[in-house]
Formats: sequence, C-alpha cells, structure tokens
Amino acid sequence: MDAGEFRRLWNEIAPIGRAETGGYVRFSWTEADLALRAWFQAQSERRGLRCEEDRNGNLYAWWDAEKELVVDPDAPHPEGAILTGSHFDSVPHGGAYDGPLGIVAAFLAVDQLRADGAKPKRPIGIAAFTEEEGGRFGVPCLGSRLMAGVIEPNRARALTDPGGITLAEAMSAAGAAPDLLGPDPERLERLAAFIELHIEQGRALDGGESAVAVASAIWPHGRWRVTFTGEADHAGTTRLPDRRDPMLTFAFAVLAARKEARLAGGVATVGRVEVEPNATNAIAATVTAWLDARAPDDAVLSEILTGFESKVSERAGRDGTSVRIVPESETPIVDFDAALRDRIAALLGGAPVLPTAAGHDAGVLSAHVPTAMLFVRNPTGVSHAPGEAASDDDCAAGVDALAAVLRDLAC
Ligand code: HGY
Ligand code: MN
Ligand code: MN
Repeated sequence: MDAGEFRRLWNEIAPIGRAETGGYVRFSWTEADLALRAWFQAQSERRGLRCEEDRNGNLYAWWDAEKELVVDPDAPHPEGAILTGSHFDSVPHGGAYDGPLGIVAAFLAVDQLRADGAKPKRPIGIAAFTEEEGGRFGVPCLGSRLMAGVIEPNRARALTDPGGITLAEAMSAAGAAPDLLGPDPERLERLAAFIELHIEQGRALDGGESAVAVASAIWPHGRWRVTFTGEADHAGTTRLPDRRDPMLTFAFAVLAARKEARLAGGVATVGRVEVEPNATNAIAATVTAWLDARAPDDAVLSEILTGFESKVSERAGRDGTSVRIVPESETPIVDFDAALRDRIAALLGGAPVLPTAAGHDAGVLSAHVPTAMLFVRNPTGVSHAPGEAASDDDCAAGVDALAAVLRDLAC
C-alpha cells in the first residue's frame, strides 16, 4: 500500500469531529457519528459492497454480492465469513486513530485484494461497531456487547449521557430503532473469524523493526461508579469538626486507588468526577467519580478492588461520609485464539506478539468467534488524547498486513 493512498482516504474523515484541542469528539449518534456513518456507506457503495446496519446500530460492508460468493442469498456461507473493522467513536478529545484506523485500513485492504485480482471463497465484511469507548453512554463496547447478549437491552436503552439523554432517545433522534436492540446470535454464527486492526496504545513497537504486531491478550479490566455522600453546608461558617465533606473521602480514594494498583501490580485511574452542587463556597453534598482499574490477571484486579473498597470505607467512617461502589462494566481476561494468533504472526514474518491493557470489540467477540488483533506502531505511545500518532508509512504497512491476513483466511 502506498502511504499517499492511505493519507488520501484518511484525510476524508480527519476533519470530522475534530475539536479545538486537536482531539476528537466523536460520540455515538451525534452529528459527527452520523457523518462518519454516511462516509462508511459511501465507501461501501463506491466499492459495490453490500452495506447493512444490524439491530444494534453496528454497520457492515459486505464483499459477498459477487456471484461466485453467493452460495444462497438467504443462507449463511457454509464456511463462514471473515469480518474485520473497528469503531468510529472516541473518548472526549481522544486521538484520531483509536478505532477509525481499523475501518479505513479495512476498506484499503479490500481495495488491495481486488487490485491483486483476489477472489474470496467466503464473504469478507468490514464492521463499524457503535459506542466502543462508552464515551457517551458509559458502557464500553456497547454495540458488540448487545450483539453478544452480554448486556440487557432495557438497561442499554435506559443508559443516559451526561446531558440526561437516553440511548433510546439518541437513537430515535438519529432515525434508528432502539426497540430492536438485543442479542444477534445468527449474525455471530455466520462469522468464521474477526480480525481487528488497531493503533498500538503503548510504545512496545517504537524503535523496533516491525510496524505491526499481533495481540496475545487483553488484560481484565472494569469501570466502577463511586458515589461519596456527605452533608452540604456553608464553606465559611461550618466548623471543621462539624463537617461531613465527601470531597475529603474522594481525595483519599483517588490516592488509595493508585496505591492499591501500584502494590498489586496493576493500574487504576480516576479521570472523571462530578460534584453536587459544585459551588465554590459550599461543602459538597455528593461527589461521583469513576474508577477504571486493569491488571495482568483477574486475581490482581480483584486484589486492587478489595483493597480499594476496604481502605475507602474505613476513611468514610472517619469523615462521617458514606460511599457506594457500583460496577458499570467488567471484562474478564481475553486470550485471543492461539491458532489464529500464531498463524497470523507467522504470515507476517514473525511479527511481535503483545498483550494490551486496552479493551476492544475484539475482546467481546472473542467469546463467540475466533478473534485476532493487529497493532500498528504508535511512536508516541499516547492514546485517548490528541497526542496519539502513527506514520502514514506504518499505517500503510498495517493495510498490507491486514490484506495479507484477509487473503490467507478468505481467498
Ligand atoms: O478503554 C479502553 O480500554 C478502550 O480504548 N475502549
Ligand atoms: Mn479506546
Ligand atoms: Mn479502540
């Protein structure tokens, strides 16, 4: 793949959802998302691919309409389809590549296969999964979790964004049908494999020979909503001994999360907080914070949470406040399909094999379909922030790798 060809297609979506910060604000079912969905459909049509949207709002572009591929239009292909793709949505002011790189690379990989005269023996699909980051409605990989039946549709419909709009309202406003949300086992059964290309969210490849790596595993991880409740009062006239200030317990909790993670060998982050009434001259009534914790294995993750809960409860007792910890999403360790992993690493000339602490739709699907991930070198290692970067040459190398994998699996 020529780096210039990558850049030309990449530039078609680069301006969509870009903020003053240089980061991206691409939340599901917003104007930016609808523009990206329209772009996806246009790319499908431009290539004569069959574009469809599933009951959960995930998009697909299928290379299966050509006569030699269609065994029976109403029946699944006997050998199953090969699906690739990723997601468009971002965290607030996230990087350009996390998600969209896997979709743009997929369209270019299909172009490359066609230019080479490849004739797939089974359908090849490109997916754009909705709400992978959970940046708007709070639950990550929402589109793939709904498809896999791991989140209850009514809970999903009622999820709200920071402005109080429910997923159902946002979908209806965008012309989608929230009543259809739900498991899609038939669609999963039609898949023989899912391959997600993604920017590396770290610097393991930086300075090395290879621009592309293969994923081995996804760390177990989760997010918990922590509500600290105290007693609202005057910032000036309330004596210190009389205060029940939830901000104190919150501040302790942020430090406790970091300490428990460091001691146990994992990571923990509090990057989002809401305060009520959020007034300069009033002691807060409540503080709501979100804990993101991840670890190399389930036991370490559990150790972090157990330590966090006990330390914070003890501190709340001293502060005269109360604390409620509610899990919003928990993802067990994902070990990608070993045979597929090794087949791809060999195909790519012995590409490095790396674990990741980032969650992906591939992680959700791996419980139902043989799944693999390709990582493209990120020289800054930064992700979920404007500094996320990848060179056009490395992105083009990612396209070449994805095309080789699709050729190997489908042609
Ligand atoms: O948060 C994650 O790990 C992923 O980027 N959605
Ligand atoms: Mn991400
Ligand atoms: Mn991602």
